[in-house]
Amino acid sequence: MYKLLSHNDLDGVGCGILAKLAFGQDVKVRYNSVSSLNREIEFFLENDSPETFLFITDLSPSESYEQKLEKFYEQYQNVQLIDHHKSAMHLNEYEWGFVLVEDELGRLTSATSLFYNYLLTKELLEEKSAITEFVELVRQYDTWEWEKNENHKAHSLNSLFYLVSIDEFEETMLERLQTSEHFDFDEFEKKLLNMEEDKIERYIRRKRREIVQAKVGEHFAGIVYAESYHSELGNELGKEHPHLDYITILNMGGKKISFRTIHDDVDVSEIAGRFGGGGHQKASGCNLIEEGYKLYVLDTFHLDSIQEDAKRNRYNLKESAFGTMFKNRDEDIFFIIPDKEHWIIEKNKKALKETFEKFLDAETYLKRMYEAWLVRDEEFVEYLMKEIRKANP
Ligand SMILES: [Mn+2]
Repeated sequence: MYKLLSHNDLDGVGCGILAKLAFGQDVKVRYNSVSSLNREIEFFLENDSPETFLFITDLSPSESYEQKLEKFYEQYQNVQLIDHHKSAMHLNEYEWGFVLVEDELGRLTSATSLFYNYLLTKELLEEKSAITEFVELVRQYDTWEWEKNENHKAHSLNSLFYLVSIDEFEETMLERLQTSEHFDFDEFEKKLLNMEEDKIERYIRRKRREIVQAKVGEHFAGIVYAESYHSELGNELGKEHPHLDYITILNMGGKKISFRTIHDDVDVSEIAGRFGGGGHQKASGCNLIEEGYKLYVLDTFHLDSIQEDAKRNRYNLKESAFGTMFKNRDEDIFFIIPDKEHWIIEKNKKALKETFEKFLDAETYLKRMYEAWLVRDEEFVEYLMKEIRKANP
């Protein structure tokens, strides 16, 4: 007998599907949230037969359960953990731990892709196009590589996953992977998925108007409340507000926080770690504990949301040699202007003392300190006309 404890997201369930393809009736699969894994391990150690081989995928146990698993392994050699989270790297110290974030070709891994390779290498599963394609879609979604590759099929697979129950998804995929040559959606799913993509877009548009910013520790964070589409939301908001180090998504009902960043020099797995969570460099999460509640909820609840930059300007453009106009909630007028080798910021016509090497540095500073946004052309032109009239009465 086999038992698989896996994560309850697409990548985790991908592992469950592979396990069922490989072992059929001989595997019991349980999907868990990050916080319920330890309980499941406890249950396994107390109730399952030691003959049962335990797989853990896409999740990692807490330290005390590491010790329990190690003892169990010493006695029965019946454990294999496979994961790709940066915060689980220390588990490689154990013979039963295999954690790999990037493969030898420099490609980001997912639990499903690692587990697939494991099953193929051990000859527990036979390679097949439909399965290989499915695994690659899961990997691209989980690592967010789909966006760069414009592989919308990967994104759709995740959307479908959340449209139906886990049981239904598992059953449909198992059937498809066993019977089809290649992996694809059927016509009904395609229609549903189109509607779902529109719905996600509308949801994100609404959330864009709700984000606030705050300095938390040494970082500037964007903060938004949302129950769904965390990755999509984190990515869109991060790109819209690159002056923010990371985006915090609060799920109050589930008492959970997700962290996302688009920056290479910010590690959100470390930030989630401060609150007892973990994950990847660019995507992580933790439970909403007292400390996080104070920092992200209590201390920010009174804040007004930040405004987005004007989008379709032709005149008031960033990096303009004539200056770029911004405004904040207090109606202060800011210009970022080139000055010899530098860029400077004028606030209500008075230059700030700071100078900046790049326009982007000045803009980041302006948005962090003053929450100013790029004004629309109309406002820009109106301001200039007023200035001209003042100069030539
Ligand atoms: Mn994963």
